[in-house]
Amino acid sequence: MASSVLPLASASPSSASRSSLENNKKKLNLGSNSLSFDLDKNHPFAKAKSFSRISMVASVNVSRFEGITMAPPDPILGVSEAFKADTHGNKLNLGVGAYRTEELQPYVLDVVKKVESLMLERGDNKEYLPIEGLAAFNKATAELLFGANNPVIKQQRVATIQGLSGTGSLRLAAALIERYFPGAKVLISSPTWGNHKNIFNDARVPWSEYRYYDPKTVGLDFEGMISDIKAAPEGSFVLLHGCAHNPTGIDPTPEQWEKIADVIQEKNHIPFFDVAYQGFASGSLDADAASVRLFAARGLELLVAQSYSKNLGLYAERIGAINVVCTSADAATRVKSQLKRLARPMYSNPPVHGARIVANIVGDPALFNEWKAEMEMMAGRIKNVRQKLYDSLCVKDKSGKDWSFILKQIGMFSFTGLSKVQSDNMTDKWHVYMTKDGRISLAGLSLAKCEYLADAIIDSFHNVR
Ligand code: PLA
Repeated sequence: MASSVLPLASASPSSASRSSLENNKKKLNLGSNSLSFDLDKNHPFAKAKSFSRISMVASVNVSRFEGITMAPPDPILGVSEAFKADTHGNKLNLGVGAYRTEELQPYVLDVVKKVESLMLERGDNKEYLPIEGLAAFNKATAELLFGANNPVIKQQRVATIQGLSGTGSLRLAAALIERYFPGAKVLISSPTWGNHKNIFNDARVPWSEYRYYDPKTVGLDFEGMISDIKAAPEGSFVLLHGCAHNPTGIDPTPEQWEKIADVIQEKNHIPFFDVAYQGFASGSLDADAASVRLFAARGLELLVAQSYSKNLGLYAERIGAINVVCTSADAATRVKSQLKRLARPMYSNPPVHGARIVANIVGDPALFNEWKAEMEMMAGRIKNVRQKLYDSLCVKDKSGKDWSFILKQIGMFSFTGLSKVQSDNMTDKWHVYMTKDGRISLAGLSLAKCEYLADAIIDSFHNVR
């Protein structure tokens, strides 16, 4: 029976289910044979064709999923799939931000291998973690972010829970906003990491953009940013990239961060940091956390999502955290309890392996130093290819174009300024895989490939309009 497959479309609802059906009717038009979704246009089902209950009953060969249309490939992770399918010898994957060695191979940090063998020797068990994650990890991650002696830590004003890497931590924070700040808007930079919009859409949190990138100067549109943050409704959440802004690679200066904090404070906004690259951008954990610490030092309440995908190369372990800094320890305890309540029905409790890796490395001074050295090495390799790419562009491009913006960008990405058609040319003609916004991941580039990439960029820039 169709009704057993689609309980919402039951022809004769029991009185117990009637009231919830009434509620559902607000969202679903159940009055006819066709079940049409009245969801906002950003919802993935919004583009699904309506489908008939009758035809499902009559024709056994028609899939119940007939109404589900093909989703487009992800603009970032989809690039890796296309790359894999290409057989060309010179192909380069500069799409996803994943660190590669000079030989363009994935890299597992030596310190990670070392700590994993210690963990194996110890025979740690695989029991469930508590909902909030591994206590030693939560302590270590908050201390890495704020500094162990930060008053927010000393006064126990931070609610920290382990998340499913940066993405899962952002998603949990979005769920908290949706539940406890209904209608509050999140301001995101234009442009931003593509998944930010998906995260807030899926959590049903309204968002709008603030100006950030100025294509004319290939730099920060600071005036635009400040005036858009000022113009937003009081009490909005302002999403900021802690360091190494993705995709532009352009960060505010320390003086500009102070001014951003001024407006946020004036407008009673809540800063919400995405810290996906701590230590990976500059090579220093402290330098890359300076923006977050500046806001915390002002006594502001703030949210910070963290990720260990890049700085520890733990991409697939899905290890990160969400931290909520509150004005009192009491508020932090309550916020933490609600974060746990949100996590429990979503994924119950987080995975243990990555949390143990982080906790064991940070908790052991020798291993911690090894990690810092490897992080510096990775950040250094990226800086070297950035320089070599710039040098190659200057030598090869005879047009006089100023490529120095590449050297001003920070982190693993370069925002080349190439348009969509030019980016298509990079892929179709040169087999250089990148996102269509003109972003390239320098972490996927080797010194040996810089000249080839420079040829591809120069051709695409000058010959494709
Ligand atoms: N926040 C920002 C700003 C990011 O760039 C990324 C990853 C994340 C959060 C989430 O990473 P995590 O869930 O693995 O911790 N951005 C990548 C990968 C590197 C991706 O899109 O998922 C990127 O290529 O942009």
